[in-house]
Amino acid sequence: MSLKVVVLCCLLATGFSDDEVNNKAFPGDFLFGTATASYQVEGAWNEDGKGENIWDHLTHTQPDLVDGKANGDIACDSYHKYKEDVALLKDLGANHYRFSLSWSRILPNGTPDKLNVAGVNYYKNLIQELKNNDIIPLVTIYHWDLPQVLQEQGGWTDDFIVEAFADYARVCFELFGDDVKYWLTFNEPKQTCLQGYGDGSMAPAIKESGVMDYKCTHNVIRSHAKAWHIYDQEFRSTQNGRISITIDTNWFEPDDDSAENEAAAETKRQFTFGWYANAIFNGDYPEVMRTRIANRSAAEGLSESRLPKFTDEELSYILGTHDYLGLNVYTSSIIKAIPEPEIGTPSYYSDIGVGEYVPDDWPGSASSWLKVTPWGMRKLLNWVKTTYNDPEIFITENGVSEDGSSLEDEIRINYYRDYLSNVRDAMDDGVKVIGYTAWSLMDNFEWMRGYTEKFGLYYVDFESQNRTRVPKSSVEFFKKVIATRCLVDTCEEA
Ligand code: GOI
Repeated sequence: MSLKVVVLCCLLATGFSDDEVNNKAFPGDFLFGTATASYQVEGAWNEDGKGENIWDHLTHTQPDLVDGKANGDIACDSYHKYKEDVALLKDLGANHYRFSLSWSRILPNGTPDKLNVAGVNYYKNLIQELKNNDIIPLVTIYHWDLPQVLQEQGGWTDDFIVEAFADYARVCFELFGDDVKYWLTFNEPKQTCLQGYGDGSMAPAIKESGVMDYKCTHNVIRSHAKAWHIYDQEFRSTQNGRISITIDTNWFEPDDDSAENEAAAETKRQFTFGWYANAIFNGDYPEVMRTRIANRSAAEGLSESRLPKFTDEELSYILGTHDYLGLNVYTSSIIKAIPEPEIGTPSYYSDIGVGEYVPDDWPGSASSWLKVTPWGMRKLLNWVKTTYNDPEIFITENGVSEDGSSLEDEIRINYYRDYLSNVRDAMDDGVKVIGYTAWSLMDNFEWMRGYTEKFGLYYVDFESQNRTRVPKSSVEFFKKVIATRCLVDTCEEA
């Protein structure tokens, strides 16, 4: 079958038959790469002096919370196999590799009083290996694996964490900054705060929605700003890198074009993305959040809003702490207006006060939350451009899951092609997208879903001692995209 025929039947099968794949080449300096995160791939959870983190703790003390009672004790064993990982990246022709640093591998006590030299050397070696292969490191300082000792002192909901994170970030810049030109402070802080301290569906599994999730976010934003300023003042002039934050969101499509549904969708976007982006890009929490949470808090009889307030000094300290914007995007959902939720137990979702659903006929994946909605990518990118003053956007994650039953991952080829086509469309619209990062380089520990949902370009055999990596069909596809900068047989030049 020719590629064109393959493309045609895939388009029909996914229900996007009238959507043509963009035939313009990506610019020569556009960065294509893949991503992983420390706890999801490294393993070696207690080797060479690494300290315990909240995911070690959760998977060991409450194994029932994770599918198959799985954990990241060994995961992909990347701690020992990083050279193989870089060889896979080289084979793909990746321009960059996004990985995260394990805080407790570098600082076993969470604080700089003790540096774990073996852990530091692991990252130095990984970065050197990437450098030797002309692959740009894109480094996430925090991808959810807080040192357990810091959680025991209150974690992200306690103010001490801001200093602790800043100290840790400074250590990272000092140790690795000569060779790292792209930094991210946080990966998806919404998951840290909402799932970690709100609905409790992720470590540290605390359930205080509408209170602790806001407090967590407040400290995350302060921590981000502090790390950005430390970089700006102490390292930028000698290291010349760029630093930002990665925020994740669905595209929220209104149920119809009525004013009330449009407004509901915008409220949802502000509560989801604006919660993190607005203070950094525009100043303060979004107006709609401040108003709604203050009103509901008053109706609950509280003397002040459950949404913490930044001081004026903090507001100006936080505003502008970005050199670009990291964006993770996977899927979409539909939003509609609903009557004001009753006043009762505080909840982030009641504070938003909109209805959300996913139509049955949207194509799915192995993850119940992830429907294949490539058109949402273009709409989201355009919304981010207009709402946040046209930032340079680095797509730091995008990808899809299957169940691992076949190496012929047609679903992933279609997903990447159609989402990338919409990225390229958005670039035609004038959105400044500077890079695209496929999640993930290889199958890995998918948090509460254990090893059941596979996001990798490479299959990993978790039964084998070697954690053998095997390319799926999508590797050939992605390789060709990177080499040709083109999604179809022949592209128009950019
Ligand atoms: C990234 O997060 C992340 O950075 C990577 O580390 C990760 O491996 C990668 O994505 C792949 O996942 C239907 C309340 C079922 C509780 C709908 C609300 C379950 C649970 C919608 C809302 C959603 C990507 C879990 C972003 C968290 C998975 C965010 C994707 C579970 C749902 C829910 C739902 C809900 N999300 N995450 N969930």
